[in-house]
This record gives sequence, C-alpha cells and structure tokens, in this order.
Amino acid sequence: MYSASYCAVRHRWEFVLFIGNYASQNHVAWGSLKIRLDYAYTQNSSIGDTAMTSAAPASQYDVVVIGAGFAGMYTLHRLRELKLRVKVLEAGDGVGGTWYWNRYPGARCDVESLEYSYSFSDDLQQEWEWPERFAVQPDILKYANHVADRFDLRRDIQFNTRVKSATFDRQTNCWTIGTTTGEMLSANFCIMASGNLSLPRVPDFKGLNNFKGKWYHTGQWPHEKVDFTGKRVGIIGTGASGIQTIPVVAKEAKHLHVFQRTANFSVPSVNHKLSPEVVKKHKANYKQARAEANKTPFGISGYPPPSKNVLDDSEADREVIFEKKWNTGGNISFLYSYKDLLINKDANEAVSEFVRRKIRTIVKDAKVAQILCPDDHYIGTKRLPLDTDYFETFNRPNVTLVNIKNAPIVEITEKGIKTTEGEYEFDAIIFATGFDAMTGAIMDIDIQVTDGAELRKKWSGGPKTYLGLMTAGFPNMLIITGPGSPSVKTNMISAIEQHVDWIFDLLKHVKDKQYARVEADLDAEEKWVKHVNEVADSTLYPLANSWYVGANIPGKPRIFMPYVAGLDKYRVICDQVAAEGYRGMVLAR
Ligand code: N01
Repeated sequence: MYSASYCAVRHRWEFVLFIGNYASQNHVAWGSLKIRLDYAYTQNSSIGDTAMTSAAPASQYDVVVIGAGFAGMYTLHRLRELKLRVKVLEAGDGVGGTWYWNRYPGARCDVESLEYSYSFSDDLQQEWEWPERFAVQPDILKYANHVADRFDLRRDIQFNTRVKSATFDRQTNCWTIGTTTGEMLSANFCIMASGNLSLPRVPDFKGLNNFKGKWYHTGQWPHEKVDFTGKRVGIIGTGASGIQTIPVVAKEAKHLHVFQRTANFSVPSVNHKLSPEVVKKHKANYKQARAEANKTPFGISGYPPPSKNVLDDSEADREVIFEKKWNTGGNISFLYSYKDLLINKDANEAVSEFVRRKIRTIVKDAKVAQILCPDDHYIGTKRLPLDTDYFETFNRPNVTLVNIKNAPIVEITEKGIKTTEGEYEFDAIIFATGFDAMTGAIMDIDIQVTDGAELRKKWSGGPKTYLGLMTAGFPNMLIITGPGSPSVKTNMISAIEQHVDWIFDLLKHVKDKQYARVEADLDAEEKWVKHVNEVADSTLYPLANSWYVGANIPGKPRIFMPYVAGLDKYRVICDQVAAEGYRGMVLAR
C-alpha cells in the first residue's frame, strides 16, 4: 500500500502553489499564501491503518463519500465497521438526498414503505413506524433523519458542501477532492453516492429570467410551504413528479394549466393508512420478507413471480386480472402481472389499452381524455408513475390541459408561458421537467486522473462501467447504483444495500491484503457494457424516449443505462466476481 503521508506531502505543495488564497481552520496565512500546518507523517500506511488513522490530518481520509442520501448514509455506517476514516460531503444542509430535495406537494414514494426502508438493522425496522402504505416525502425525510441520529452519522457528514472536482494521482494512489468553496480533501477512495435523479433540469426556455411571478422546480422545492391558494399556476411536465404534484396543486390553485408534451401512463396507488395488524404481521416476518425480496428482480417481497404470458390468457381473464391490480394499487405489481409484458409488443399493447380505457372512463371530456392517452411508448418502458386522482383531476373546472405536442412552448414571458398558439398568464410556474438522470450528478464533477484521463471525455459517448460500480481508468472510485447496475429499476434501498455491502467486502479485502489500487479492467468493462445492452435490447425498454436512455436531455447520447436483468441475478454476478478474487478488476500494491 502506498504511504498516505507521501500523498500528504504532495498535497502540501499543491495547496501552496495552486490554491494560495484558500483559508480554513487548518491553514494560516503566510504572506499572500496559506500553508497547511497539520500533516502528520507516517510511513507505509494503508487504508484504515491505525497509525495513519490516528495521526492523519483533519482533511485526509481513507474514504470520501459524495452524498448523504440513503446510499451515503449506509456507506458511512458500514465502513465504520472497518475502522476507516470516512467523510461524507453533502450539498444540502441535511441528510436524505432525493427526499431532502424533492419536497414538492404530493411527493410520495412508489415503493411500499415497509419495503422502502433499510434492512440492515432489525432494531431499526422493528422500532420505526410507517404510517402509510406509500410514504409521503416528509415521513421518508423524518426516517432519514432518525437513521442519521440513531447511528450517530452526522459527526462524519459535512453539510452545505458541494463537490466540484476529484483528481486521482497515480503516483500516490490518492484522490484530491475539491469543493465549490475551495476546500480540498484527500482520500484513498472516492465513493460516488450522488444519486441517479439529483441534477434537476429546467429546459433552457427563452425568457425565463423575464418572468415576474415565482417559479419552482419539483426537484429543488423550497423548504417552506408554497401556498398556491388563489393563484394562477402553470405546470410543465407530466412525468412521475408532475403526476403527483398536479392533483395537490389543483386543489389549492385558482386555476391550473397543465402543459403536456407527451402523454404518460399512470396507475393508482390506492394509498391508505397502515393498520396496526398489517404492520405487526409484516414486522414479525421481516426477516423472511427481506430474504424473499432479495430473490426478486426488483428487491420487493409480496409479489409472486408471474407464470404466464399475457396472451396465454383470454381477453376476459386478463381484464379480471388487471381490474384487480388496478383496484389494489401499485405499479410494480401491475407490471409484474405477466412474464412477457415488457418483452412482447402485442402483450404490452393489450395492457396499454387496458389503461387507456381507464383514462377514457375516468376523464369526462372525451377530447381531454384522448390527449391524455399515451400513444408513443409501451407501458412500463418509461417509469410507470403511481398517482392519487391524477386523471380525475382533469374533470375539475379549475384545471386545463394544454397539449404542447404540436404547439410547443416558444418562450417564458414576463406574464407566463407562450406557446405557438397563444400566451397564458400565471402567478407561478412549476417545472416538473425531470433530471439529467444517472450520469448527471457524476459528470457534474470534474473527475480526472493525473495520467490525463477525464471522466467527462470517457463518458461523452455514454457511461461505461464495470457492474455499474466502477469505471476503467479511474482507480479507487466506486459508484453506488451507477449506470450499468439495476439501480432505478429496483427498490433503490435494496440496490443501495447490495452495493454498499459488496463495497464493504471489497474494501475489507483491500485493507487486509494491503492493496493500494483497485481498478476495473477495460476488457471486463467492455464485456459488461455489451451484456447490459444485450439484456436491454431483449426488452421493449430502449424503444421509449425516456430518461433511461437520456432522451430528455438534448444532445445526451442515447444509451440505455440501467441493468434490467434484475437485482436478484445481478447480486449473484457480483458475488461471483468477489468469490473469484474480484474477477475483471486489477488490484495492485
Ligand atoms: O421527470 P421525467 P420526473 N417542454 O423526466 C416534460 C422518479 N420519481 O421528475 O416526456 C415540455 O420523468 C417531459 O415531457 P416529455 C421516477 O423514477 C419517483 O417527473 O419529454 N415538456 C415529461 O413530461 C421518475 O421517472 C417518484 O415529452 C418538457 C416531464 O417534463 C423520475 O424521478 C416521484 C420539456 C419530465 O418527466 C423523473 O420524474 C417522482 C420541455 N422542454 C419522481 N422538458 C416516486 O417515487 C421536459 N418536459 C413516486
């Protein structure tokens, strides 16, 4: 293992030479330059080495984790077991990630709360009470805060800190991580826990700065309640965020105009309070439920695998099945009704048509219903939103659907939104326009290696990873739920726990064997990327213009990013890789 102190010496000079006007409690002014004073020197230490750990300066770590959402929090908790010096850097002023930022009205998880929660601590899962079947954002954030307190995580999380750059030095095997405030930290390992949907995107409409009213993005919602009472509101976007926001804002606003470019499928959540009996029963069987979840493609228990193809059943029989699913609620259970729903176009069309019939039945104005009926993608090939009264909301007299498919928005004006057909005046505009998904938050950071490698260059044609966990040429960087892993196609917390547990084993191995550098092998990466694409191409997923393929970002390369073979299969592959001495990776001393 490299000498961590050597890394420190180099950094001392880098600080002096390149960021001379940086000041913090670890630095003192000396003329116009600032010099670090607090480096300790030890020889030949490795990650977690006691000598290094006790003597290392405040800004030198074994591991820096970027992000304090569910991934970052669990990473910190687990790596403490290895007695590593871990620092988590978080842009927000609190934990929770997605659930910290997405505070829009109606925000609710589409995975049931008894499943969408950590499984690593039985005490935690026994003591925590989820009030509703599908948890609302404030309850999930409360849970994240409870976890942070219960496991004393905050002392190793630095809030209000956005990472701007990360550079790996091949001489010292050390990452230097720079923040937007000019702070520099060094660490042997850099773990990206920066989330898949964490870089919100407001389309670059002409004139946004001219708008005199207030505007909001669902993914960056204010902490205080936004009161739309008596207001004229326009909302752009009918993805999962828009579909959840629209019914709630419609109840408050004087009038709501919904600007829809592409009609979306949605199914009812049928959310309800959880009865004490249901909770008690689930808690008594938590262990079995989690074990069962781990054997499913999406990390959720309670849904037996389907045994039939859609067209094996008669139309009448299918109708009974989908009617039952529709009335029971849930999107995963809906799509998991048959084996071939996401593989076979005819099978999918039968199901898509069931939902279109529902839309036509619910929405009273036939013309509005027709505009709301999706006709450009197969159901489930875009994330299937889960709603409460979404289609019903279009029956309200204070809601107007504006079809911008053929009459697009041309600009935001002082007064509101102008399309090719007219201008609409608003007091507030909501952008439910999504995220630069899966790669956005990672590529927002300038990630480089001293040999000249730049991640933005490497991924300019689309992300390339080995197992979604690392990318060749960028040693000692690990990604949690990265592109090429099941991530967003599963219960995210199950996916996070699987990744973090695997990373824990890897870092334990690295520490025990005194390795300095861990890197994905380029050949293994290429094979993995090919496999991810082959699996995707055997489904209908890549056909949709979804954020899974980056279609929502103009100019983003069209690559299907998640691994859709299922979390169960993926877990087996990762375990095999580890069992075979980390096949496809180069571990060096
Ligand atoms: O974003 P989206 P989201 N002009 O990208 C429209 C997760 N999530 O924030 O389809 C006009 O899906 C765009 O139109 P089009 C979940 O995984 C989970 O809603 O590109 N319209 C679309 O209608 C989800 O999939 C939960 O034609 C423009 C919308 O904006 C993911 O987050 C809740 C436009 C964007 O939809 C992202 O969902 C919420 C433009 N220039 C979110 N640009 C739950 O757990 C974009 N649009 C329940």
